[in-house]
Amino acid sequence: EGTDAGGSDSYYITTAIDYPNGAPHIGHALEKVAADVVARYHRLRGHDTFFSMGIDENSLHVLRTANERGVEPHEWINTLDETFRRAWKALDISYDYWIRTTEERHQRASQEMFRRALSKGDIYKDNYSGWYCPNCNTFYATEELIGGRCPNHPSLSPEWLHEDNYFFALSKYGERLLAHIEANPDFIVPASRKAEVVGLLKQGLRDFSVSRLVRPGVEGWGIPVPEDPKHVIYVWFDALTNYLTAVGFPDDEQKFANYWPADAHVIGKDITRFHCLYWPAMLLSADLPLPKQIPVHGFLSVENQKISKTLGNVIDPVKLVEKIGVDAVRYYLARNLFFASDGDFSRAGLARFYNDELGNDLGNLLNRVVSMIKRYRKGEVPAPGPQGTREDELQVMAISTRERAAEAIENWEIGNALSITWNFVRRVNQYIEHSEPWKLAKQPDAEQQLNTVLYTAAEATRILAILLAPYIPTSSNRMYEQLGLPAIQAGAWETQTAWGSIPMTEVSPSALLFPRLDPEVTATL
Ligand code: ME8
Repeated sequence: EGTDAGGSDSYYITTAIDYPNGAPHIGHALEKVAADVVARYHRLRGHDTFFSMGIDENSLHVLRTANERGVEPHEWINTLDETFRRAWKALDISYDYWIRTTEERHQRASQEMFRRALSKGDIYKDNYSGWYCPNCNTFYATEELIGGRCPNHPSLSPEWLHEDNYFFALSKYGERLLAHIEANPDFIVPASRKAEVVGLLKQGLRDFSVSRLVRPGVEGWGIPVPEDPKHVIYVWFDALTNYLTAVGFPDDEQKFANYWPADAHVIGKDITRFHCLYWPAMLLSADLPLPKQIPVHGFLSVENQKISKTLGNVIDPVKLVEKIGVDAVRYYLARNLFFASDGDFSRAGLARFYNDELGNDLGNLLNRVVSMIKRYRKGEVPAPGPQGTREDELQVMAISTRERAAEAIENWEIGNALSITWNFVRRVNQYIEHSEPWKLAKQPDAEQQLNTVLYTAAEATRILAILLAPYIPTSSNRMYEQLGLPAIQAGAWETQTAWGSIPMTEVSPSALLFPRLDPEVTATL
């Protein structure tokens, strides 16, 4: 459990900072939802959680797009900054800190990292030449190109560039990195990604260039190299440093001591080289502790096709939220989130999960519970009568569900955590069916038995609201509200998931949680 980093119960989690090249798509949303589920879980555990996200603005690609559009570059990123923040708000992403890499304090943090590496003797000047793809901000060796084109942008021919620039002595750190990965088996998860990184390490590491000459047309973009402003710091060197800036490096020592090292840097599989090799080496060079873990997720496709602007299959998560609701989108992404494999977004899948699981299983459960209490007990949640084996079993399952879901979340098995929890949703529905409260209500001598069934179903539903809060926070609160309880608070996982820990008095039935999707809406997804 990664709770002993920094401050004794602090939990610091980050996502990749996206390139602001347009609105975020559903693949970006997947990563933010994954991190948000885990951040919310830690808040529910009562941990001092700090969740940071932001945008990676110093890339030349951003500048080029602004120029192509004939907009002033800073205006362009300001607009995109709003677009990103609006999107994450729509998805209920509960970040505590938003970083933009054009901010002054981030400039200071990046320059401090550069200076530290310089003073260690880890940065030196040399001649550099290579194929540079401005879209990737990466130099490629000739053998890395595919048919003379960028491996990631097959429509672009990279430029051959020569320059004197600064290099970082990555090769010096190979052995220490390998030793660290071997001594800390959970440093990179899942195991398949760790194996990939170990493979790279065993091939031997090459030093990488950490500056770019300021070329005509790109003046004023990027963070100047300290004492040598003809160069700017390589965008990945600066972008990675965002994880330090967010927790106060280098000025706010107290905040930094509380949250660093990070507990988790959540990233996608295309950027492991930077996070698992470059970043830890930069930290070692700066004499800073390494992050505890780098959980790497797969890629999301749409209807089994790679997400791509040219294919025109980019799904805007904000539009989806407008059509189907934020929790439905969050649920669908989380339910199908397995870090070790790629995922696929399908409209039919979304509609099916919505109707079958959110609507039929969960929405109906809450609705049944509160309306039966309304009908049979005038809305007063009864004290339970004597418990039988059925109730005992349900109570045991509530606890084991909580424990197994927690373990799965902590292992980044988010889809599994949700399906473990869902088994309990189904089980509570079965409990109601087997107990037949509608029959008990007609038997004058079954008063106590009916009280037991109504109470047990309500209590199980209440506990479920907390267990589901990381994924569908709004709906969890609506469940609590209909059960007559105030909003779910930080720490509730610890203090309110024990059976009978919170007294319920009067239910407050209101709208169905997930009313069946209108076929017209389904058709427009
Ligand atoms: O790489 N499915 O930014 P980015 C899942 N600025 N995840 C996806 C995805 C998909 N289809 N497409 C992208 C960058 N991602 C850098 C990061 S961090 C110091 C700098 C993920 O906008 C991708 O794997 O290209 C990455 O984690 C994130 O979105 C941002 O990608």
